[in-house]
Amino acid sequence: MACKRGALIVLEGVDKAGKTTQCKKLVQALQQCGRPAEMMRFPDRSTTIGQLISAYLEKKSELEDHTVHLLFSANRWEMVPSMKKKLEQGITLVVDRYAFSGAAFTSAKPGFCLDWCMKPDVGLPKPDLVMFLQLSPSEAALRGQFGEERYETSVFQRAVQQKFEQLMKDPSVNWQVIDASQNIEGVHNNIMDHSLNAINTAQNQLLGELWK
Ligand code: NYM
Ligand code: MG
Repeated sequence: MACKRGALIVLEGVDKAGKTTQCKKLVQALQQCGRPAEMMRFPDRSTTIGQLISAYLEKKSELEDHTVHLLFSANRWEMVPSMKKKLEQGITLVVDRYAFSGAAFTSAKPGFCLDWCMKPDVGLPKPDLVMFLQLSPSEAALRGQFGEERYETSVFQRAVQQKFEQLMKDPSVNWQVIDASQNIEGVHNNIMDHSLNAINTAQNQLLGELWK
């Protein structure tokens, strides 16, 4: 019998919610209990497309807003063959941001609607679980200053939060809201519970297509 597929698990949230810390801890904990797992992140700045995105985020280059949106999406599509291969091999993928960040960040810009922003990512591998790390803007502010990259202002982050809230109304996606104001271990335990459930459920289901 073919081996059981891995789960596609995504962590989303505004900046400073603790996504990267939690992704790393989750991968470690899954591996320690004998479940093959790997971390990925978007944007993946290592590819040719990723380098264009990275220069834009670091304000070293200017890109037209639609153009950069499509590059973020292309950066996900270029990873799809390797993602599918790993999932089929039984590896669970823990992903730091995905199409939801893509749609939320661009649609927070003037002149963009959520619907248009979702289109290029329609048909991507559908996550078995998307955990939204929920942190109020005031709690995020207590975690220190934003960095120097594009989008890292509290005004823009508030707009992004609202777009995430719209995306979370979609019942075709398995959203779980995680209270990210607890301590690191508390958040981790919560995330681990949801992830083990998702891994068990995914074993008996085909990988879906996002927003289709
Ligand atoms: N971002 C991320 C987008 O605008 N669109 C996308 O599709 C993705 C995946 O890039 N502020 C934004 C959100 C972040 C920034 O992400 C870089 P990170 O996780 O800080 O490297
Ligand atoms: Mg960042």
